[in-house]
Amino acid sequence: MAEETVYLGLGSNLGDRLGNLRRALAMLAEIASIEAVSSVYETAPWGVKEQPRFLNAVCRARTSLSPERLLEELQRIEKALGRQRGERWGPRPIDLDILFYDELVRDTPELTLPHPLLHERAFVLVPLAEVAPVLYHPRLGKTVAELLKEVAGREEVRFYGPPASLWHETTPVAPHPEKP
Ligand code: A4P
Ligand code: MG
Repeated sequence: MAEETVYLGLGSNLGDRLGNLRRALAMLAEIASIEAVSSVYETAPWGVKEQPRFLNAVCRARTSLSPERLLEELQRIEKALGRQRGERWGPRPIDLDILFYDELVRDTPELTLPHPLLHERAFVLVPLAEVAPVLYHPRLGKTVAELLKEVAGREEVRFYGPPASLWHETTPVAPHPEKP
């Protein structure tokens, strides 16, 4: 079956944040071939500011699932990890977004591709630039590295742990930051 390259965004700001990212990645590996994983970053909340800080990461995967089926699987994993529908942009144990599905451009009520807000979000662009700096945004006509330049410094995005911290429980990560 034909396989496509997809980029997925992972985020968590409730509970065991790193554990949630790890569990999500392990479950993603059951439905797609994970080819690359970014470092983990601790990021200031975007949108709704009064909520805990997020951990964010990005992965590249190959999958034969259609975009709709992939979205369904991501929502199944979100549910399995305790996600309940809440406030838009509000806190959640896990959020999984399809950032890019090959070079597909699509706009349906269920699915917008590429993800409609990725170019405004340093918490997506910083990890994405690590695994795909020259990936081309088919709608905006710019690479990820170019998009990142436009938002650089706008939000706080702090290195938290290397890619291996998403696979290996023993990999050290940044000490827990002092409360703001
Ligand atoms: N949807 C459309 N396109 C896509 C796509 N490309 N990927 C639809 C995934 N979903 C897509 O999303 C609502 C609906 O969007 C889905 O049912 C799907 O059909 P949701 O995740 O269920 O709802 P939500 O999370 O409340 O809204 P939204 O707009 O998805 O929130 P986001 O954009 O996911 O943002 N700050 C930091 N620092 N780090 C974060 O990770 N995340 C959010 C959530 C807010 N602030 C953050 C972070
Ligand atoms: Mg989402």
